[in-house]
Amino acid sequence: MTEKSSPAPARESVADQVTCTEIVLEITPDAAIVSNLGVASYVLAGVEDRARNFYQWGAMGVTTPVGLGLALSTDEPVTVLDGDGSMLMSLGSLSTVGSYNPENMVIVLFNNRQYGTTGGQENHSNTTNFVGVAENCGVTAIHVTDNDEFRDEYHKAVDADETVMIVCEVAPLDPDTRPPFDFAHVKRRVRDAMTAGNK
Ligand SMILES: Cc1ncc(C[n+]2csc(CCOP(=O)(O)OP(=O)(O)O)c2C)c(N)n1
Ligand SMILES: [Mg+2]
Repeated sequence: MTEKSSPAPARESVADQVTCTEIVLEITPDAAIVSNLGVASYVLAGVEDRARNFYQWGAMGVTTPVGLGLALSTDEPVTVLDGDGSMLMSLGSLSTVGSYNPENMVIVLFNNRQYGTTGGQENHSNTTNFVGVAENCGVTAIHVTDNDEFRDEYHKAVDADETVMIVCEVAPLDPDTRPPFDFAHVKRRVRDAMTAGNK
């Protein structure tokens, strides 16, 4: 019998999702940022609505796969801001990330341990060790539980010569801000910002 893999790590403390999103923009101001539908996109739009923000409207489970596709099609930095529920829907994408491991990609998994956007329903993140899953797919991953730790690890992840996933424990939030609602406009805006050397 092989040993049972470890359960989800305890939440000794939590980081603040708004502060961590601000840190992402401070450290990588020119990165394309692919943000999960709902809270991650609401927070990002509230921190700064910019052309390189690729908000996922309505599409659950695609944030990391879309981020991987983008990272493989550009040399510029790509940061994914995913959610635990979406990641649970597409855990298999970590295997694909591990096989390509683009060095220009960082995955931030904001783990509020619930479907925050739709009212806080419980999901399986309390019994899933995302770091363990990622590492077993060949993706270097780290677990963080406060803002300072997040800043240090995000810096290192951006400089790494492979994809790094940061699993960031956060408290649930209910932000007021919303990104532009027209998804075709969001897509065109990102595409135009990412082509012909535009910043
Ligand atoms: C296929 C699909 N199922 C369900 C939904 C409804 N839905 C929208 S956001 C969301 C929760 C997403 O959870 P998570 O990724 O953890 O992000 P959080 O809202 O917690 O930031 C759900 C269930 C959807 N948009 N698409
Ligand atoms: Mg969640």
